[in-house]
Amino acid sequence: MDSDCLFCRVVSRDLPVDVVHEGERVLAFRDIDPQAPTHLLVIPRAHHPSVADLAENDPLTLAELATVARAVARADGHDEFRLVFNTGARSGQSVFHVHGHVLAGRDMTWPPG
Ligand code: DGP
Repeated sequence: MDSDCLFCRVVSRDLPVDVVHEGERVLAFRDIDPQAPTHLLVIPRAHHPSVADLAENDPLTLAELATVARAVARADGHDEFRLVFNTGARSGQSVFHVHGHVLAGRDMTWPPG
């Protein structure tokens, strides 16, 4: 737990969010600024800055994030989705507690902007 971290505050329920999945290790909630009809964030409860840090320190929880990503997309009615881990400020990461963006419900373009 890092008291300066926005998503640690989500985990501790200090910051209210619209939770769609709550597990022992993983939480999912709706993004405050949705970029698609479905835009969810999946996070570990424990603080890891990036997806690579999570992979290195707790690969089972990273696997669970991917499983939860599919489950919450399906719960919103989508079998197809994009799962994005922005890593580093230059890639668009603004919250340094790893989170997967689950985007679904519209056609996606490639390359991303
Ligand atoms: P990123 O830029 O990849 O670090 O994504 C951070 C996401 O977090 C961004 O899409 C907006 C979302 N976000 C930021 N603050 C809040 C908040 O207070 N509540 C919720 N639900 N989402 C937030």
